[in-house]
Amino acid sequence: MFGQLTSRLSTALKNVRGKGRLSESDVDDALIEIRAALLEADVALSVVRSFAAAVRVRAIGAEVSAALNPGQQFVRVVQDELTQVLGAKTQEFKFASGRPTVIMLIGLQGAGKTTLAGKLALWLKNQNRTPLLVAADLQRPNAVDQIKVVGEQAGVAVFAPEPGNGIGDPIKVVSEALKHAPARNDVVIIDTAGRLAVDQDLIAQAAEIRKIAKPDYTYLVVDAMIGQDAVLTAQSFQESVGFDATVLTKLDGDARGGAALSLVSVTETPVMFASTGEKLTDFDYFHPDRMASRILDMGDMLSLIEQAQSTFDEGQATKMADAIKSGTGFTLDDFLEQLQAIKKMGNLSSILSMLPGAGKMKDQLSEIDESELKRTEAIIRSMTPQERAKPELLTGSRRSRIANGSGTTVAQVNSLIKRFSDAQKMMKSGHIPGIGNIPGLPSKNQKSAKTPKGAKRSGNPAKRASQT
Ligand SMILES: Nc1nc2c(ncn2[C@@H]2O[C@H](COP(=O)(O)OP(=O)(O)O)[C@@H](O)[C@H]2O)c(=O)[nH]1
Ligand SMILES: [Mg+2]
Repeated sequence: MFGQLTSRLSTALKNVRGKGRLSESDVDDALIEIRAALLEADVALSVVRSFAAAVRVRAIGAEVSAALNPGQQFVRVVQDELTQVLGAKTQEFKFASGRPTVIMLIGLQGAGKTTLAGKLALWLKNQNRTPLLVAADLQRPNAVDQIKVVGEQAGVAVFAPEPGNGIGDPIKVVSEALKHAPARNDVVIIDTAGRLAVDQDLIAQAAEIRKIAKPDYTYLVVDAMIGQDAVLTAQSFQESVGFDATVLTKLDGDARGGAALSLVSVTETPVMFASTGEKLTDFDYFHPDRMASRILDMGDMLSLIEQAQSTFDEGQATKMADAIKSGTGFTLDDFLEQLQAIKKMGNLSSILSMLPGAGKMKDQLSEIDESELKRTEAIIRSMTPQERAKPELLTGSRRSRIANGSGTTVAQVNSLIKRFSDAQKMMKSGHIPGIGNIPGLPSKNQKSAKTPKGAKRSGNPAKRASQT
């Protein structure tokens, strides 16, 4: 996410970070770099201008802190102002009282509305709400099927026209849904049709639905990957249909950042939620402060910790912490459990990208693929419980049996055991392994997980195919 912007901003800040004194011209030099980085990331010019002006005033004015040197203070000011640009505060979703809360999603085709409808529904269901998804996209024949699938995944009800009744009228569907909802549902989410570009029909339909549904919230769903165009799209939706907040989707992609950084100032509405992947759980409130530190490559430990907390149960976490502390207690079984928890947390590179400094490790991170995790899991599963508890039992012949059973090579088994015992040693000495030393991940000199050319592979072919 925001790879290019992050690396340019980090460079600009590196030059001032260590400075004990910061002259006006130091500030101006750094700002030239920062402006260039933002413009290149497609941030709207007006936003770049006011951002730079605000940073300059604060950096040159006397903001004295005993704890920070002037270079560090400058970085703090940049981080602060970036947080402001992104909307300053996380917005809290509020429910209507005594009647269903109505949410309407608008946006271009492919922006991620239908997926978002499912994500929101699941998020609300997890708060003990009973949302109803309403299929008001009757434009494309398979749109209704898509929202039914999404509703099923989220485990919530979907209100859609019966098939065979010809092309339904979205306005009718919405008004029927709203009549039907109060008896069973406390939130109604209306998924509307999009077009490839803003056109009159689309606008007229969305405006009409908004008029009759009187939603508590209308969210404009914006694909963060589309850069500067997002601002133009948002402006035309704002003039014609109107909305209360935006939702940014596809923040997991290599967005240039422009959309996120321009939307709030240009539309004067907050970003409410962030969508970070195709799975229904890849979704959260949009946190301006965390996003700012991520853009500046200062990491997003808060999101990471929250994600970990919701995945690991407390007992598991305590057990793990004890095992890590004692070192010896940490077995391949614990390790397998960890791997499964990591898998539950979601996409591995997106988890690791929340660590500080991840921007600099971008190339390495992109090499980490899920198949490496699967392979590691297969290897451990092919060991007996005794072997998992005591890797020193693993003689040559046992290793080749394991390679056979897991559809891997002896070299891959050896490498996993070596990395595991290195990690175990580090834990014993009181060090927690860093990104490069997690046993399941490729190490720096082990370029990729692919089997080297000519290496012998064991195991049956069917199993092999399913593991690579
Ligand atoms: N990587 C990624 N893909 C997404 C995200 N949100 C939606 N998508 C994908 O984008 C495509 C279009 O999404 P859809 O919900 O159908 O968009 P709609 O036309 O606005 O309803 C689908 O393939 C989704 O799986 C996201 O946050 N990250
Ligand atoms: Mg859709």
